[in-house]
Amino acid sequence: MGMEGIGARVARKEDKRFITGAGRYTDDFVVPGMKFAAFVRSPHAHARIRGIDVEAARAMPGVIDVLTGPEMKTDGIGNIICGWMIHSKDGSPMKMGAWSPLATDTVRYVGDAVAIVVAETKGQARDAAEAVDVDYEELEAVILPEKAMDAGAPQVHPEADNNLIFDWVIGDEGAVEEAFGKAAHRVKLDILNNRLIPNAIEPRSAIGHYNKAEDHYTCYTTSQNPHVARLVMSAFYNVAPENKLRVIAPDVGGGFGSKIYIYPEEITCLWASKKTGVPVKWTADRSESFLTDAHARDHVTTAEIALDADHKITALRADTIANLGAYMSLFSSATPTYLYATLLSGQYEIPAIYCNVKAVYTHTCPVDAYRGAGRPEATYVVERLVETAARELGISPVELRRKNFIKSFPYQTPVIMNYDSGDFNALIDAATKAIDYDGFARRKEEAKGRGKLRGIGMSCYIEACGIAPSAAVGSLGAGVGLWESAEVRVNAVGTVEVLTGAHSHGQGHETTFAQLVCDRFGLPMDNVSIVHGDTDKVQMGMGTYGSRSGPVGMSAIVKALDKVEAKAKKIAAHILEADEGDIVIENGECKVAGTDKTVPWFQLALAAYTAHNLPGGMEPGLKEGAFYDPTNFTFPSGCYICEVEIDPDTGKTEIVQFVAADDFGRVINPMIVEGQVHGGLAQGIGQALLEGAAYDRDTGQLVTGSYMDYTMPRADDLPSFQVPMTETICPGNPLGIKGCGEAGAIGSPPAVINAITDAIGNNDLSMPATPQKVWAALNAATRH
Ligand code: MCN
Repeated sequence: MGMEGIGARVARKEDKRFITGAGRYTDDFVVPGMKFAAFVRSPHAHARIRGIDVEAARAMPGVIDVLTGPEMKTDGIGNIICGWMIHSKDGSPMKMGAWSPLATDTVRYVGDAVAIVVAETKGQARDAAEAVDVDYEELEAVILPEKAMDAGAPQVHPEADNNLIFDWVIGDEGAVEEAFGKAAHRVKLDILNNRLIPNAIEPRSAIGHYNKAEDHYTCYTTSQNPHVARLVMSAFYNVAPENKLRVIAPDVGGGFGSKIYIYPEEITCLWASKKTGVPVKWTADRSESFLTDAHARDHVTTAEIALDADHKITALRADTIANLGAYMSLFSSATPTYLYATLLSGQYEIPAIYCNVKAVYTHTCPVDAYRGAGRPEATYVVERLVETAARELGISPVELRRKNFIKSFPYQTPVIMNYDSGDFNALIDAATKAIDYDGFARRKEEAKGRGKLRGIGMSCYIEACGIAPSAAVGSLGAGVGLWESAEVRVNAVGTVEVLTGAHSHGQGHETTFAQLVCDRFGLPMDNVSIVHGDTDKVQMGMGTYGSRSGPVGMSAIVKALDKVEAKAKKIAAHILEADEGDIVIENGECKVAGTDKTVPWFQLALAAYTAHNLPGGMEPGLKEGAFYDPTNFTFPSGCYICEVEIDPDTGKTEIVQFVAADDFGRVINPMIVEGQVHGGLAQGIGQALLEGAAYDRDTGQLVTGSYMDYTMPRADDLPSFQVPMTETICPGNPLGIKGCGEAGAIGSPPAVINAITDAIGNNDLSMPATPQKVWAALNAATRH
């Protein structure tokens, strides 16, 4: 490795502009003649729209137009769709209710968009939005997922009887029944995975710009995947043909999954721009973000494991109700199925697994993937069960895990996944050593002397990311392929631009992707630029989510670099009159190995473009592209241990130690990877201790609609993390890497809850473990 190559702790190039306030986010863009939009949103969870009177609003100062759903339908704008088809166990397709970007006759959650107002200023647009008179007939709403299928429950969509979207199963029910029949021990838990609200620092924003002269649309938007946005908006929503639509996702201030989806607002801004003849900008305020950014998790599960007399796990079964909210968002169906139930084997040899997932509609904000997406839910089920089993059997959680670990790879689970690599004993060794697991009893005793209850909890996660061979996901119902593309352009002076279909919105791609080029050609970092986020610059791409940009996006870059290197060597061999096989490229020079014959990189690049002296028949230029389709998921794994102290008088939890030992295969930039883990841990610990979306059960009003009610983790809620790493090379991609972007959020919640329940001696505790809940659980345990 060079100073800036693979494995180097290169400081993030992009941070200079971010920390000096020079980042350019969607709301920073000013298009000449641009006006401002505000959305009229439903104040009701469920209501019929009897009529919309826009005349008073239209007459207000500065108002250019007020547009509604029926007009949108007249113009042929399509409904928003879910892109992953799931079939129920009876073979019937999932029941997708219609989601018009602007509601036409019914509103289905508080915040559902009803009309758009376009005005000279943002303030005028908002004032006029208040003046739009919507005549609602309020209807009864269903809010809780466990009530959604009740007889007589209010119906969210006519397409879905009893609000059931699908009733999906995976695994071998018979084998599981048999194993439970023979079990020496059974451990059962009712598990709630709390609903979360993503909180990217930058709120969602969009500018729709229709250029009449060219009959062309441009959309600036806070997207994690601008090409997918363009594809979906043209192929399904009829906004504009693909060749007449440019989507630009500039700097994006965090997404965490919530900016994967194509929301009503960007579609509506594009349509409204053509209708009004002006570019239209909308930026969410924080209240709108709380109400309308796709929410996350929200599972109600009963799960059980069977063990034999030797404490080997013989079967696992889970019944889950997944709340998808009022409409099916883009990947909402994949999250509680193929991203969840396929990970229920965890790190363990479990011969029989069966899972049933019932996805339901409720009158709440749509729910979709958010950091981890399905895998935190699976890990929570498995790791709460395993820790509980150890307690009930009276054995060490470490020993129970070691006994059941998968030890040889590849390993085929009973639920589709084929784990390619890992070393779970190495991870548990690293984590227990870092936290001094054996010294816990002493620390607990010492804490007791200070009046504190000390507990320790573990979670051994495995996740599947870098998803996945396009043919495989296609056969499971995905509407898109999951390859990635790259183009490496060596300019005539030797600087390099890498065009990627991945999108960086906090992950440091401008640095890590450049490291691949520095490593390959020995060029300085400043000579390499990463280009992304613009459908007019990058031909096609699938964007960033599912920790795929490393394993999939970088692999495409590696393939393109291979081609560039091969051509560069041919040119160098020709110039240096040497054999192509003897050429090495390093330190910015092409050399004949073992001699002092060299041609500097910039001169080689120039030679490629002047084309005065190229090998016979060679095309001029030095630019190559590649598509990379993964051969499998990658399987990062880890062992997380959390140590807490609880104040028995207040129920307040303090995390006193947290070790996250991870295996991400080869690491390109350890500093960035550690940062990714830290961020994920903050989100996972936030879920475990603090965050939880709450709707009023009758009215469907979002009770946690601001930072006064929805508690985000802050620096003083988090300890200083220890993040040791082990390495098993991923055999499936050329770099041997596994994704790291979601691990922290996947592994941490069960570690925290296992630690708290250990401290208080009561296993009956749900997330978020607020001081009030912990105090109540502690006192319930003490009373028994
Ligand atoms: N990397 C590395 N070595 C590895 C694996 C990854 O150096 N073995 C580097 C990659 O080159 C990249 C970063 O680590 O710079 C993350 O890579 P990867 O795990 O492939 O994840 P993605 O780049 O695909 O990012 C997506 C992931 C997800 S799914 C969520 S959600 C998430 C996350 O990244 N959202 C984030 N991290 C985030 N970080 C920020 N700041 N903001 C978000 O919205």
